[in-house]
Amino acid sequence: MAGNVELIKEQSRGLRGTIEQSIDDKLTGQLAKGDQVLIKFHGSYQQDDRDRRDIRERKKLERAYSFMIRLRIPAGDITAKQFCDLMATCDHYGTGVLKITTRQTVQIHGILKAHLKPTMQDFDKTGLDSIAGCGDVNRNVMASAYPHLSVAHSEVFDFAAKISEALMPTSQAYSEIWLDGEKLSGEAEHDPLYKTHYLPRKFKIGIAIPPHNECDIFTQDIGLIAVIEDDKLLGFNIAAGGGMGTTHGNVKTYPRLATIVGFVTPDRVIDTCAEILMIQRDFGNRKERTFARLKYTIDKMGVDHFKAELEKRLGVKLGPAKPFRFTRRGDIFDIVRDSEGLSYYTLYVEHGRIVDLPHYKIKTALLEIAAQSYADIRFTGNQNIMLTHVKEIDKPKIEAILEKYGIWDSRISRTRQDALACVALNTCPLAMAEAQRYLPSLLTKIDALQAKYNLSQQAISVRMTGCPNGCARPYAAEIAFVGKAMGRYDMRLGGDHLGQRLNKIFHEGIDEAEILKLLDGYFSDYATDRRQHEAFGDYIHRMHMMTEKTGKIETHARQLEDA
Ligand code: SRM
Ligand code: SF4
Repeated sequence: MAGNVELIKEQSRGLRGTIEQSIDDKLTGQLAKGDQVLIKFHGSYQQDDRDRRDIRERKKLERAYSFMIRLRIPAGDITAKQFCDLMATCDHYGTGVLKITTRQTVQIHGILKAHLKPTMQDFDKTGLDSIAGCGDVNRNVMASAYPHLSVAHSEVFDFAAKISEALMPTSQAYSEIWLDGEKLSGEAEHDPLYKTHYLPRKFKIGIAIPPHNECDIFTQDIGLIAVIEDDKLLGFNIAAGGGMGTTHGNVKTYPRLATIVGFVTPDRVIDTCAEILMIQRDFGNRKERTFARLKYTIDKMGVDHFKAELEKRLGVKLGPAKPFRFTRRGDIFDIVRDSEGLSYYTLYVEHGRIVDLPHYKIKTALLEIAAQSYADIRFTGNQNIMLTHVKEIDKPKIEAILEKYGIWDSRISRTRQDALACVALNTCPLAMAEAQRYLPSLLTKIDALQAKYNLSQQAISVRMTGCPNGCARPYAAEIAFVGKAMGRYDMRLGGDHLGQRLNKIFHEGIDEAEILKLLDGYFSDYATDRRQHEAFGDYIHRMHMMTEKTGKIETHARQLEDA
């Protein structure tokens, strides 16, 4: 497969392929095979409704094909007007459910092939695009959601957009195909960063501003940790080689937390990102896509060799990493004020799905707020939404709307507020089990268990994915459920609350009844044996020592199976 994809990219004439012909083909709802690969670089995936596969097969019908489009929104920031426009496009061409992703952007599902072009044109009209939303390029750049607390914070925030721009492919294919832009000669433009073969695999960058780690900095290919002293941005610690994806049963695949390799000043940070990207372009595995991410490249090269190569290309030595401390990863659901006196409200969105629930009408509330321009919008890396730049005069109006639609609902537990679930079924072709459609009901049962042991005030990070690819960054959670088959999950425990230690598999392929029985035991022990302020993941890690090399669990405190 890697060979195929490499060839498709190489021969694509700057990502053009035959996408236009595929779109014009009225006989099928899908694209030609090669174009299915190339359209990802334009931010879109061909999918089909997996809930309807059987029935359509019985009726000898083609699968119910449609497309998902993922936007490029560095740091998740858009205006009120853009939000209203996006929602209108989503209602018109998509399923009506705008989905906030774990990378601080949004995607629209269910777009028919014939509607791809008008949808992209809608994005363009409102000043947005989906270039490099997916594909073997740099993806949406994430940044801490609380940047405007000081001047230095907004400076950091701006780097997300600058890095995203600097690392975009130069090809004008997007404009030609979707926006009726001027057709060039048909040959690919010169692209010094990506050349003709792009990267061996996807590439991800996030920026954290300690003490917040909402974008899970150590799970990124490049994690930039801002160093701010006396309100002045000194630069960034550079962490490289994070990644989550694994394959069940393939022990050569693994999640990895990024390694801190040094420090750079702000004027060098974009070059540093570009050079790391080009090292990955030149050294990454192009034979096996499974092992093509930067984490494998770095482990193969060795961290010292990787760092030496980076310094050679930059022409300077990296500085020694500066001290930093994270104290929080989940979103803060309070009202935060910035240095100019503007307020920010973070609102819970169940697994990022902006849709009205019976007692929680988030879509209606957001539309009402945005239509009156009471606030701009920021998506967070925890699939939630922030109302930004709120003036004092508009606060009572916003709060009345939040009250009216049940948004300030104190019944949402702290664990639920922090939980992440990936899309999984019905659209993800790789899903082996449910995630976002199932986790809400499982969380209700986990909430009840926490209440049973008087642990309701404890936020425990719970993440669920429908397969081991790790789209909700499950390996960095305190409790993770990784889908193995319908209704069955690997349960992983012992990650820390701040995203600085990976968890380990404790139980393989278990169902809900087993999950709840086991958690009952763990919570009971935790409630009695924990140290003061000890988080659940830290407790599990301390009590059930794990050997790093084999990944096997050595239980010193007691036999886990007895739990
Ligand atoms: Fe992901 C593939 C959804 C964040 C690791 N991911 C997919 C696809 C496109 C399935 C496919 O290849 O056809 C999923 C589409 C489902 C759908 O119907 O929408 C999908 N990934 C998502 C999103 C929407 C999950 C969500 O509920 O928010 C996230 C979109 C982020 C974005 O805006 O760009 C999403 N994916 C992630 C993350 C988390 C992150 O980036 O912080 C990861 C783990 C970090 C990492 O990359 O290591 C992640 N997705 C993967 C992988 C495994 C990559 C690997 O290195 O092995 C795949 C499979 C692949 O690439 O072959 C994948
Ligand atoms: Fe699909 Fe797996 Fe990603 Fe979930 S983790 S969205 S099931 S690829």
